[in-house]
Parts: sequence; C-alpha cells; structure tokens
Amino acid sequence: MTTPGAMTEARLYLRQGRWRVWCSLDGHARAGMRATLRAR
Ligand SMILES: [Cu+2]
Repeated sequence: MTTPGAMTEARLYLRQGRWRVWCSLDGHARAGMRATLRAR
C-alpha cells in the first residue's frame, strides 16, 4: 500500500463493513501500525 519512508494518502472506496488495514513494513504491524476501519 505504501513504500518505505513515504507518507501515503489513500482514498479508499470501501464497501460497507469493517476493514482491517496495516502497514506492510517489516515489524510495523506488530508495533501497532494497524487499524480497523468501519465504512458506513
Ligand atoms: Cu509502518
């Protein structure tokens, strides 16, 4: 979703529901760079 060292602005068109997103950099998701989105 993003490249190392870069800030990313993502515009997501989501279907209704819950989406789990996380950072793909090594160890980041484990360090808490993740979230759960709720689309309404
Ligand atoms: Cu990260």
